[in-house]
Amino acid sequence: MSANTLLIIKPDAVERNLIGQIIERLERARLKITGLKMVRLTYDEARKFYAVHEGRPFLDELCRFMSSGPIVPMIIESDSDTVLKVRALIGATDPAKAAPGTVRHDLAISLTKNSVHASDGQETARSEIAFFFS
Ligand code: FUP
Repeated sequence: MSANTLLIIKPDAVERNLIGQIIERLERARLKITGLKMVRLTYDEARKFYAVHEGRPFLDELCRFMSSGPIVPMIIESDSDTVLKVRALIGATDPAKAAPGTVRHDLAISLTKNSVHASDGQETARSEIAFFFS
Protein backbone atom coordinates (compact mmCIF):
# COMPACT_ATOMS: atom_id res chain seq x y z
CA MET A 1 0.00 0.00 0.00
CA SER A 2 1.27 3.45 -0.75
CA ALA A 3 1.75 6.00 2.01
CA ASN A 4 1.38 9.71 1.63
CA THR A 5 2.31 12.94 3.34
CA LEU A 6 1.87 16.68 2.97
CA LEU A 7 4.66 19.03 1.96
CA ILE A 8 4.24 22.81 1.82
CA ILE A 9 6.53 25.19 -0.03
CA LYS A 10 6.45 28.23 2.26
CA PRO A 11 6.20 31.94 1.29
CA ASP A 12 9.96 32.62 1.47
CA ALA A 13 10.66 29.89 -1.11
CA VAL A 14 7.79 30.87 -3.42
CA GLU A 15 9.00 34.49 -3.25
CA ARG A 16 12.55 33.47 -4.25
CA ASN A 17 11.40 31.36 -7.24
CA LEU A 18 12.37 28.05 -5.63
CA ILE A 19 9.20 26.04 -6.38
CA GLY A 20 10.84 24.24 -9.30
CA GLN A 21 14.04 23.41 -7.44
CA ILE A 22 12.12 21.91 -4.54
CA ILE A 23 9.83 19.87 -6.80
CA GLU A 24 12.87 18.61 -8.71
CA ARG A 25 14.45 17.34 -5.48
CA LEU A 26 11.25 15.44 -4.63
CA GLU A 27 10.96 13.89 -8.08
CA ARG A 28 14.64 12.92 -8.18
CA ALA A 29 14.08 11.07 -4.91
CA ARG A 30 11.33 9.11 -6.74
CA LEU A 31 8.61 10.68 -4.66
CA LYS A 32 5.33 11.09 -6.54
CA ILE A 33 3.37 14.34 -6.42
CA THR A 34 -0.31 13.37 -6.49
CA GLY A 35 -1.87 16.70 -5.50
CA LEU A 36 -0.66 20.28 -5.76
CA LYS A 37 -2.05 23.81 -5.59
CA MET A 38 -1.11 27.38 -4.76
CA VAL A 39 -3.07 29.09 -2.01
CA ARG A 40 -2.74 32.06 0.30
CA LEU A 41 -3.81 31.42 3.87
CA THR A 42 -5.39 34.06 6.08
CA TYR A 43 -3.78 34.58 9.47
CA ASP A 44 -6.68 32.70 11.12
CA GLU A 45 -6.30 29.75 8.72
CA ALA A 46 -2.59 29.58 9.56
CA ARG A 47 -3.52 29.53 13.28
CA LYS A 48 -5.83 26.58 12.58
CA PHE A 49 -3.13 24.74 10.65
CA TYR A 50 -0.62 25.25 13.48
CA ALA A 51 -3.16 24.68 16.31
CA VAL A 52 -0.78 22.12 17.83
CA HIS A 53 1.59 25.02 18.63
CA GLU A 54 -1.07 27.08 20.48
CA GLY A 55 0.58 28.90 23.41
CA ARG A 56 4.12 28.72 21.96
CA PRO A 57 5.96 32.09 21.81
CA PHE A 58 6.80 31.80 18.11
CA LEU A 59 3.23 31.06 16.94
CA ASP A 60 2.24 34.64 16.10
CA GLU A 61 5.37 35.30 14.03
CA LEU A 62 5.01 31.90 12.34
CA CYS A 63 1.37 32.54 11.36
CA ARG A 64 2.10 36.07 10.15
CA PHE A 65 4.85 34.62 7.96
CA MET A 66 2.71 31.72 6.68
CA SER A 67 -0.05 34.16 5.66
CA SER A 68 2.36 36.72 4.14
CA GLY A 69 2.25 35.30 0.61
CA PRO A 70 1.25 32.31 -1.50
CA ILE A 71 2.26 28.79 -0.47
CA VAL A 72 2.26 25.53 -2.42
CA PRO A 73 0.84 22.55 -0.50
CA MET A 74 1.28 19.18 -2.19
CA ILE A 75 0.46 15.55 -1.53
CA ILE A 76 3.50 13.27 -1.84
CA GLU A 77 3.28 9.51 -2.30
CA SER A 78 5.70 6.61 -2.45
CA ASP A 79 5.61 2.86 -1.82
CA SER A 80 6.50 3.11 1.87
CA ASP A 81 7.75 5.38 4.66
CA THR A 82 6.86 8.54 2.76
CA VAL A 83 6.66 10.65 5.93
CA LEU A 84 10.21 9.65 6.93
CA LYS A 85 11.61 9.98 3.41
CA VAL A 86 10.25 13.51 3.01
CA ARG A 87 11.36 14.58 6.51
CA ALA A 88 14.87 13.32 5.71
CA LEU A 89 14.88 15.20 2.42
CA ILE A 90 13.85 18.54 3.99
CA GLY A 91 16.27 18.32 6.97
CA ALA A 92 16.16 19.74 10.49
CA THR A 93 13.71 22.53 11.37
CA ASP A 94 16.52 25.04 11.90
CA PRO A 95 18.48 25.47 8.64
CA ALA A 96 21.63 26.15 10.67
CA LYS A 97 21.36 22.59 12.02
CA ALA A 98 20.15 20.89 8.84
CA ALA A 99 22.49 18.45 7.10
CA PRO A 100 24.17 19.48 3.83
CA GLY A 101 22.11 18.43 0.83
CA THR A 102 18.77 18.87 2.58
CA VAL A 103 16.28 21.46 1.33
CA ARG A 104 16.48 23.54 4.50
CA HIS A 105 20.29 23.51 4.64
CA ASP A 106 20.63 24.47 1.01
CA LEU A 107 17.73 26.88 0.53
CA ALA A 108 16.21 28.13 3.80
CA ILE A 109 16.78 31.53 5.40
CA SER A 110 16.02 31.11 9.11
CA LEU A 111 14.15 29.03 11.69
CA THR A 112 10.88 30.73 10.76
CA LYS A 113 11.59 31.25 7.06
CA ASN A 114 12.61 27.63 6.63
CA SER A 115 11.20 27.18 3.11
CA VAL A 116 9.22 23.96 3.59
CA HIS A 117 6.90 22.11 5.92
CA ALA A 118 6.36 18.35 5.97
CA SER A 119 4.04 16.27 8.16
CA ASP A 120 5.79 14.64 11.12
CA GLY A 121 3.74 11.43 11.28
CA GLN A 122 1.08 9.40 9.45
CA GLU A 123 -1.80 10.75 11.57
CA THR A 124 -0.61 14.33 11.13
CA ALA A 125 -0.26 13.68 7.40
CA ARG A 126 -3.88 12.56 7.19
CA SER A 127 -5.24 15.65 8.91
CA GLU A 128 -2.87 18.07 7.15
CA ILE A 129 -3.79 16.66 3.73
CA ALA A 130 -7.48 17.04 4.64
CA PHE A 131 -6.81 20.67 5.66
CA PHE A 132 -5.76 21.61 2.11
CA PHE A 133 -7.36 18.96 -0.12
CA SER A 134 -11.04 18.15 0.44
P1 FUP B 1 8.88 21.13 11.78
O1 FUP B 1 8.01 19.95 12.12
O2 FUP B 1 10.27 20.75 11.35
O3 FUP B 1 8.22 22.08 10.81
O4 FUP B 1 9.11 21.95 13.12
P2 FUP B 1 8.14 22.33 14.34
O5 FUP B 1 6.82 21.61 14.24
O6 FUP B 1 8.93 22.17 15.58
O7 FUP B 1 7.89 23.88 14.13
C1 FUP B 1 6.91 24.37 13.25
C2 FUP B 1 7.41 25.62 12.61
O8 FUP B 1 7.58 26.63 13.59
C3 FUP B 1 8.77 25.46 11.94
F1 FUP B 1 8.64 25.29 10.62
C4 FUP B 1 9.50 26.72 12.24
C5 FUP B 1 8.70 27.43 13.28
N1 FUP B 1 9.45 27.70 14.51
C6 FUP B 1 9.82 28.99 14.75
O9 FUP B 1 9.56 29.89 13.95
N2 FUP B 1 10.50 29.25 15.92
C7 FUP B 1 10.80 28.28 16.83
O10 FUP B 1 11.41 28.58 17.87
C8 FUP B 1 10.41 26.96 16.55
C9 FUP B 1 9.73 26.70 15.38
